[in-house]
Amino acid sequence: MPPSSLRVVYAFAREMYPKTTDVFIQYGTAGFRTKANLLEHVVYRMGLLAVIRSRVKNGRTIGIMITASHNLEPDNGVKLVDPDGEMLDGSWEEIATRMANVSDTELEATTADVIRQVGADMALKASVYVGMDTRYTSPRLASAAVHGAMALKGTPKEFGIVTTPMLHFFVKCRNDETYGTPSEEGYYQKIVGAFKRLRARMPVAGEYNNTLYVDGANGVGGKKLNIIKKTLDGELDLHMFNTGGNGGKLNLNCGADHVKSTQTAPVGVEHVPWQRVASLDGDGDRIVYYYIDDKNKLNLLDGDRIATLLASYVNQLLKEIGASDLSVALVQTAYANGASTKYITEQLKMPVTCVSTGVKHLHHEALKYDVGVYFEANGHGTVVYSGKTKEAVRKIFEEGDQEQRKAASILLDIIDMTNETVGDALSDLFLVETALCARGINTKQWMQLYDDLPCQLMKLSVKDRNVVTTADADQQSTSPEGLQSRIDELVANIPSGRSFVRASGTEDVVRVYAEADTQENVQKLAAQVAQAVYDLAGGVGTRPTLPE
Ligand code: 16G
Ligand code: MG
Repeated sequence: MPPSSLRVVYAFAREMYPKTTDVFIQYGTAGFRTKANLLEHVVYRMGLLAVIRSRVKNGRTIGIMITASHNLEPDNGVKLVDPDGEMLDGSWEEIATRMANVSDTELEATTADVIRQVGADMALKASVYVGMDTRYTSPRLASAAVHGAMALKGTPKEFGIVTTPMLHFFVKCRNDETYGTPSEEGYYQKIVGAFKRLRARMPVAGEYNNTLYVDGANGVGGKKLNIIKKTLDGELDLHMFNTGGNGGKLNLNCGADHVKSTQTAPVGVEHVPWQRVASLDGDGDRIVYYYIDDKNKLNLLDGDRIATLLASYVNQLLKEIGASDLSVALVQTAYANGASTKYITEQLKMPVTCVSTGVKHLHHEALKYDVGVYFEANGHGTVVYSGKTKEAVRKIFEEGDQEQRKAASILLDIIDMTNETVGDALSDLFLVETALCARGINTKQWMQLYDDLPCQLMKLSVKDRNVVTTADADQQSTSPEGLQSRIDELVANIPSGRSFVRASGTEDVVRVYAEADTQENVQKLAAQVAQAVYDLAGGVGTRPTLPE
């Protein structure tokens, strides 16, 4: 493409998406996220970048998702999806940040420069898939993405309101037709179809019952589950709450993030003691379970619990098919409760690794194994199966003895039910329901598999959060000087103590995590570590105080 045709890049910017703010914006772990009214020019520019990326990838499809996940309604965001349905390659985050922050008059030259830098052949075709969540600001932003794609002569395709994991799925299917059909219908056919097939031959047994309450966070996940509910035929008795009607506000006092971080029940759900509830986040890529017991206490089954349940079930099936050379590994972050890690190593006897926070780190690590189960404690995660594993299971399904074939057919449906591209609340929900049903256990029995250590998360403001750096998957502080040795001293005084500190990638704060043998000790440890951060990293506002 001759440079003159980049004129239109500037024309669109000036006429429709002028940059009206000088606030610097950075592509973080979840893309760009801020107040929706500051985003139009950013999303337009991501449309440009998606076309460049598609051409660098030989015309394979790139995704753009408009969402701010679990943030409240006034926020919005944008992230790019790579051809295999994965998060945008880390090395492009800097390019995205550069494109987003240059002035309108520099945009044409910067675009040309980026095209040169990445070696994009602008004569190639380019394909961009665009999806959005339910926010009222999303349609305008989706249009900005489409115009960005058109400005560089790419071919955009809009999917309207879809969950984030659906868009990842569509992108993957478009680039690899063996994975499925790139449409909402194709998604339901593959994922829900596998669940229904499996349920038809798996009797509801033991303590498991098929009634499930769902908190939809008033977002897109609940809406889509309502569509799915209509096609279920008694396989699962879904009771939907917070699906966006009745004036319920997106993510406001409801949804997976609310339940996980406040450990309190969402508004809008009619609770029945012991009833299993699944809580989704605003864009449908996170899920946690919980129940309220007869003492009105909320019992949380978070990402760690989901990971251990799924890993042990898949491992059991691999044993049943006799694939002893295939193994299941778990991937966690430092936020995983220490009790879950201990349960995985000592009881399940499975390998477990710890990686830095952020989905892309977990995903890439999980891909190294025959079966990789990754989850963040906050409920984002999935299972990935290697090509070798899929082939082996298929072969046993065709050639094994009767028992082996039976287990292999279950495993094939489980693989189909999994959205392997990214954590997916809907796919995870069906996987959890399958594992619980197969085991014949209720939520209380699931909870009894191990006891969580008391833990606490705190956040505090410092002058510049970038002075806090970490190594070893967030577990060691490398700066400010003296912080790690102070944490070591504090932890040594507390039984089962563990604590680490990291700068948030999504908020201007430093996060402190602590766990210990008792509630009292964990509060003390978290406050002491927070004080150390305040003193050594330039705390702002009041110094954290120790509990009475
Ligand atoms: C983002 C990440 C999530 C991580 C969270 C941590 C993706 C898609 N999302 O939401 O995995 O848990 O950031 O937030 O990577 P923090 O940096 O503010 O603690
Ligand atoms: Mg989300």
